[in-house]
Amino acid sequence: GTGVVTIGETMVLVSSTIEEPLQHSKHMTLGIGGAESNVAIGLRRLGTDVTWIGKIGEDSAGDLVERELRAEGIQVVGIRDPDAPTALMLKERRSAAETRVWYYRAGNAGSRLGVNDLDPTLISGATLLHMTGITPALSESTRLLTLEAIRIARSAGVPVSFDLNYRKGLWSRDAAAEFYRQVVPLVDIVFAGDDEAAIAVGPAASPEELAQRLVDLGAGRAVIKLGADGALALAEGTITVQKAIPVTVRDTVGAGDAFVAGYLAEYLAGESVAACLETAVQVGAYACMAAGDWEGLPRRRELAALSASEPVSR
Ligand code: KDG
Repeated sequence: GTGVVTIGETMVLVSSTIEEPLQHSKHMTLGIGGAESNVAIGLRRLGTDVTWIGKIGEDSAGDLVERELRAEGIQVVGIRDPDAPTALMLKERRSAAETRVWYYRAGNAGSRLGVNDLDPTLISGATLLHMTGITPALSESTRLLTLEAIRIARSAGVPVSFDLNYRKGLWSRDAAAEFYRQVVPLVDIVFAGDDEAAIAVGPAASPEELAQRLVDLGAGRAVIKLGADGALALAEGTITVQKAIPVTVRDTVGAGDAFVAGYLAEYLAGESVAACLETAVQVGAYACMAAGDWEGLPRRRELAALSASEPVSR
């Protein structure tokens, strides 16, 4: 089977190896980044089978994306685009608290993915379809593709999860809000930061209220990510609250994706909401402790270590 299927754009990520202004960076490292493939890597490291679908260029950057994802044990459906290059992303880390990202992606291969590239049997045979609000923000063809993928999953009885993942560099809050309101009623699980949830359902006095409004809009369950304040979920009429694990933060980029991977791994194993949230914050904490978007994601055997009070294992 295809396991969890996730669809999105994965870019080559160029980032400075140490915390310094980008303009003085003499040593840059080449890696990859993409919200959906970050989730895929997180799931795979926790033991879940995953397929990633995306478009990449017929270039060395595309080879890098494909090789890296395959090395993580992900089934890669990397459709090669002969007419557009793989996108790039530049990352500047001034300090652990201050990371900036620039995209060089408009019109590139990933955003040219469309409905015609999609093999419906990959989705109808999945255990779950996971998509994010980044993909529909890339282009008209990826917006239509997102809706079509969700439609195929629903008609095949495949559960759908969706992370709002607002990126202000890609579309306006109004455009995002319109799409979110269209898609939230179609999904079994919606993930959102509190700020992102407010784009979809308006500002609220509390995260509980945001979760309630997402469920009122039609989501099966809502999970609100609160960063250092943890997370909460509303499922079957019950709110479950989870504290974050305090860690020394090096880079928070990718922590949200890590959280989603942790949550979904337990959800697919039939675990309780509390167990889903507990693993989610553990995996999120691991992502914060490493500089890359996904490199710090834990294996299952590592999870217990982080919740333990003893900070050094001997
Ligand atoms: O969530 C982390 C992602 O934002 C990063 O890996 C790159 O997919 C990406 C994006 O579009 O920002």
